[in-house]
Parts: sequence; C-alpha cells; structure tokens
Amino acid sequence: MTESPDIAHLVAPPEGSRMHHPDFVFGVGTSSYQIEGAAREDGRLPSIWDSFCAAPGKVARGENGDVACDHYHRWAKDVDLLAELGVDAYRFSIAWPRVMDAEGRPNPRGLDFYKRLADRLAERGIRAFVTLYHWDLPRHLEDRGGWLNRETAYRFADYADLMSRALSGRVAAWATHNEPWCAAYLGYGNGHHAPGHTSPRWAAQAMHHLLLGHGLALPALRANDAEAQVGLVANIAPGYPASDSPADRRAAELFETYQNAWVLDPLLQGRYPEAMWRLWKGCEPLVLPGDMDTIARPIDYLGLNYYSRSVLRAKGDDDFDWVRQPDAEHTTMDWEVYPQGLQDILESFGRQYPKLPPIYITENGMSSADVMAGGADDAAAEEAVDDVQRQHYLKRHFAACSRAMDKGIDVRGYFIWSLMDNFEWAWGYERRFGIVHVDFDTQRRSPKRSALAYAEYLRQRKARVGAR
Ligand code: IFM
Repeated sequence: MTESPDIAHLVAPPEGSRMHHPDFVFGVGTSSYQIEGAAREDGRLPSIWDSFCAAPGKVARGENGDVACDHYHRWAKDVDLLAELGVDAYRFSIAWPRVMDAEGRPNPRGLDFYKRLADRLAERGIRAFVTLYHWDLPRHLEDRGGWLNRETAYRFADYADLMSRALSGRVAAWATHNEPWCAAYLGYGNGHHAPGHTSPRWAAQAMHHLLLGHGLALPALRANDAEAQVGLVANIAPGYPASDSPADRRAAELFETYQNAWVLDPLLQGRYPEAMWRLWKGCEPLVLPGDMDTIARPIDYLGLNYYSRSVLRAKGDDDFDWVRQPDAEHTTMDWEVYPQGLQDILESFGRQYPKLPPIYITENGMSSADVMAGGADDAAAEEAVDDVQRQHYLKRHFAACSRAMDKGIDVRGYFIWSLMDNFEWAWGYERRFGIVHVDFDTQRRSPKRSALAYAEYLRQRKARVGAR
C-alpha cells in the first residue's frame, strides 16, 4: 500500500500538532454486525438486527448483515490490510449472540474466532480496542424485554465477565457500550434501529438499563483483565442556536442535554440532568437505590464519536426544530461537515466535567458515493478511488482535535470510521464510510486514496520515531 510520499499531507494533522507524538494512537474501527456476516454459522444465535432486517420496510432495499463484508471468513486478510495501513490500533466489537448460548453458556467456536483475531492483531503489533455491545443484542433476550428488562443489564455483566476472561491479556481497551444514545433512542424511542420500538418512555428505561449494565460490567472487566483500560463510547454532537434569541440559545442547550448529557451526566456525575426529568414528563425511567453509584463507577477513558453538529430553533418552551444549513457542505448522509464542532464540544466537556477522563475519538469519518473507476473487477481499475471530500474531512477534523489538545483537552487517540465500507444499519450498503472500498459482489477490498494517505502519514510518523 504505497504511493508517492507527498500524499501524506492530504490527511496529516497540522505541523507541530501533539497528534504526531508517537504515543498518540491512530486507528480505524468496525463493528460485528456491520462487517462479519456468517449470521448462522458456528452456533451464532439470531440477534435483534437479524429480525429487524427481515421486517419489511425497516432497512433500505431489504438489505441485511447475513454476509456483510464476510469478515468472519476473511478476517486474516483483513488483519493484513490493517498491518499494511500501519495503524496502531483496531477497534472492533464482539457479537454477543456468537459467544454465548441462550442459557448463558460460552460458545467455544464463537470465542475462538475472537481469540484468533486478537492473537493475530498482537502478532502484527496492533492494539485491540474491543467494544462489547455495538447493538447486536441476542434475540432471546429481546424476547424477554431486551433493554426494558432490568435482567438484561445483569446478563450483560455475565457476558462482559465471559469475554474478559476469554481475551484477558489480549485487549488494550474495553468499551462496554457503543453509543448508548443510539441503542436507547433509535432502538426504543423512534424505531429507526432494532428492535424498532417507538416509545419515549421505553427509550428512557432502555437507556437506564444500558447504563446500569455498563456499571455492573466494570468490576469483572477490571478483575479479569487488569492491564486493559475500561471505558464507554458515546456519540456526541454540539448544538448551536439558529439565532441569538434567548429562546434559540435555550433550544441549543436543550439539544445538548438530550444528545450528550443524558449519557455523560450519569456516567461522570452520577445523576441524570435536571432538564431530562422535566423533558420526560411522565416518561421517567425507574431508577432503583444505588443504580446511579453503579453507573458512575470510575472509568479509565471516554470514547467519543463525532460526525457533525446540529443547529436548533426553539419550538415552544421545551422543544426544538433542526435547521438545515443549505449552503454548508454535507456528506451523503446529509450530515453537515463541521470540524470546528469537534474542538468546541471537547472544550465544552472540559469545562462541564471536572472528572473528564482521557478521551479517545473512537469514531470520525464520512460517507460518500465512492465508485471504483472501470468497475472493481476490471484489472485496469487498480487506481484508488480518489475520495477527495473524505481526505479534506479527515484533515480538518484532525486539525480541530489538535486545537482542542492545545487548549488542554487530554485526547489520547483517534479512530477513523471505518476501516472499510460496510452495512450502514437502516441505510444498508449504499452509504460508504470506509477508507477501503468494498465491492460487495466480489468482496474485493481496494484502499481509497484516504487510506493510502493515512498509511503514508503513519509510515512517516514511525520513520521519524525510528530516526530519533
Ligand atoms: O456506522 C455507524 C456506527 O455503527 C456507529 N456510529 C456511527 C456510524 C455511522 O453512522
């Protein structure tokens, strides 16, 4: 994976950036349901995403993760790809339904898959950042209420115990959950994600049990894998008022409470924000004594996934509307490209949370309509997709992160989402987030120019360290 050395500047952080430091971790991320496929192999049980995809009208074109990137069979080659990229770390998730049967007993074939993967990563000098829950809940648990059932939080702790015993010593950092906001709100509040429920009350309860599961899992993770860091990954977005009016400013604050503080306040301060109790209006979650202390157990790091910002206009007293910025740059998700938001939100967390742990940017990246010239099967199509918008996107977000670090925010690493094009949930395969192009007919992987530039940047960074 090489191109001319001057390609590194296409994505590289600015000169003098603290991100050039050799201890700063650069990586890429994926998740189990989005890439693995092999949905019915080696004892994997059905997950809520298998059912959701099978329900008419839930996922674009009726697509599903049955095959996805076929990573379950191609994992060794995918690790080669990671090694060629030269990343320090790889963030992936475990499919809970692959590793535990319905009685909670381990499934050795599923466990072996992740052991082999973690071992191969270690052989290649790539650190494993492992997420336990990236949304593929075993269906048998959903049949008993899913995250609405408090029991699921305890089953999650059992699962964390199993995995941290199985992978002990092979993992640099565990994340309990990826984006609990999405799991709770999109899964139980507006139904855009599995399991597809549409009740604000259920979203609040599901969130509480997700966070409780996080807290309950921490002691086992620490006991079984003492060297690893332990944390949680949250999706975050800054809100900006559409005007200077007090009402719009309040709307932006309300948005940030709903989007960020709903997850981060319990985690870092042991309580839900006051404003949430007001917003819930009779849809409050049931919180038992001691729950908030469990949720607020100390973590070693906080993973933050940043993609875009929101601009808000007040709608009545306690509600808001999103205001699309028609002249701004957008991605094919129709998400505004707003790098400054990353700096702003990191600094604002620094002010809000005295106990803010070290941060990893665990996801950042964009989807674009990347087409291989001449078709992926064409031997002449060796030329990389020139994903210019993604290269600019990454470079500007690296710079924003760098500025926040200059202002004292302790960011330790940065993971591009995603290693390769994959199953983008309700949007199916059309939305391509990868820095590596995947032809889903042939499963051929072809690094895009952003990947080549990232690899070259990482190669130069290592060479500089070696030359010291
Ligand atoms: O693909 C998702 C990922 O699974 C979670 N964070 C956002 C990404 C892009 O939508």
